[in-house]
Amino acid sequence: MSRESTAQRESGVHGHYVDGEFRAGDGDTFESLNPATGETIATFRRGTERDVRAATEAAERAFEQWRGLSYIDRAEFLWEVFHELRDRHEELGEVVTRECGKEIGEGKADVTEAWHMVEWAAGNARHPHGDVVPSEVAGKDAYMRRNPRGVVGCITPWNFPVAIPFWHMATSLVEGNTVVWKPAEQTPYCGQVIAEIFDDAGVPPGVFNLVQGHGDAGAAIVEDDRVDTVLFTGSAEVGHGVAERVAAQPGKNASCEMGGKNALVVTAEADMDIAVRAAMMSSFKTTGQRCVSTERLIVHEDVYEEFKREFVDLAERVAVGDPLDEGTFMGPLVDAEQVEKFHEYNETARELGVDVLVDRADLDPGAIPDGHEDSAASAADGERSGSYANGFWAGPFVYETEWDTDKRCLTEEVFGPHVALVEYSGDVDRGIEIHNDVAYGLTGAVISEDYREINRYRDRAEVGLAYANLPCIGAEVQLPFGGVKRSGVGAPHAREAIEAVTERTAWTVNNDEEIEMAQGLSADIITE
Ligand code: UN1
Repeated sequence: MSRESTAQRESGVHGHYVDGEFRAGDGDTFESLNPATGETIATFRRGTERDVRAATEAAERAFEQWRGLSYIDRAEFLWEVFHELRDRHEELGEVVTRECGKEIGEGKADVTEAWHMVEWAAGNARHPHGDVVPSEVAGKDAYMRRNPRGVVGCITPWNFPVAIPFWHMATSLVEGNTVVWKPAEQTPYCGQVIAEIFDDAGVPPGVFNLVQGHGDAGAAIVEDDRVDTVLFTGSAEVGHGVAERVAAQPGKNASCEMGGKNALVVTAEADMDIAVRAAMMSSFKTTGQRCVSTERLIVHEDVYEEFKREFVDLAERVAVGDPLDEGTFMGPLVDAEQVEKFHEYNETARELGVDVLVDRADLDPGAIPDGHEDSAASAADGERSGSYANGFWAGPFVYETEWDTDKRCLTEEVFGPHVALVEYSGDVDRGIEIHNDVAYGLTGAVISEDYREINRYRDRAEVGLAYANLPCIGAEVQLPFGGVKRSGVGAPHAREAIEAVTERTAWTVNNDEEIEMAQGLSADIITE
């Protein structure tokens, strides 16, 4: 095991993991903060272009040997990672919660989702790969096989700081690629623990590399010539930039999954209990910070008043608090920038004349978790006291309005507990029309007891993930995860990630002693 050197540990600054060892790095430092308290969790080095180059060189060097192993042998290393993730479930789940603020049940589920992905990718190693394809010529065998593309650059977000890296890396590695990964700057400690897991699992040097840092380190990965494929999950603005940069580099591939402005359509035939529960889960789990969270609830006029009453009642009472407490439904937002963005959109909604139904955006002091109100004063002094009063707290903000695409709070992703109720009349097609009337298309759900309405939604909804009578969060790993329209280019996930990280070869073998061509083409060599 090559854990950090004593000097490195004592310096209190964590570096990168390159070529099978922890390296100090010499970039500026940055801190990981606990969003519930504002406290510093740990200090890290920002990856520089030089660090990224060292990582991509190591990954390139390791590639030949790694690709030379069988699928099964590569998967064996991933099974070690799988067991490490399970063994460190509680600990890592808590790290997730401390670092990104989502409540502990979600923190642990993040780790579970990670090992599910590893299980899928490693298990898939023993499944058939490719297709046997008939040939026009009886003496020929034709089939498809795949080769790894080489070095895969993975850029991942903070909201699923353990699961999403494994969406990218598990498949890439089993398929024979090596990886260079940059975690989100908000969740570097999760990255550090994952590097320890790869190290403890004995994954050969250079196969897995981690560079901590900010957007400039991510950009260096995208620009690096040694990187053959970029997998990106995160915001639309960054993701579109990544896709454009990669498109300008012939031979490089990108698969990017971005956010959405997701919606639930609650029809006149909805079961109200399912509708309200699905809406609460979809809007407020992870404090609205999933790319699959809903910020639009489109409800038929026949059930609108009942839905509104029940949803508003719950949104007023839903438990916002200490994310480590199992009695909490919503933890804080991830950082000050998210808080600011959330408030800005709430303000925009007011200016655009919506009717506000629930405003817990600025939680009143009584809502700050027990026993910590008294340190509000030190927060005001700008001190990091570790008090919940220093956390990035926000509660639900819910409003009702007519559908109007000029209201940008209805069409742009906020990434917080900012939710619009929109009433519709007529048949389900009108609900679906509003649902589709945005530039994004990641996920959505229809709530109805009428199978015709569900099928209509199934056929017409412009989304990559769709649900009926369920929240539109909580996808399982074996389904492709990616969107349409502005929400994505490819799906950097499970089976679909295989497309991005491998080259397909259409392979034809002649078993006869003569050459016989397809399409009736003569194989005679005609001479003068
Ligand atoms: C995200 O929303 O950023 O489907 C990822 C879900 C999780 C993954 C969410 N499995 O809710």
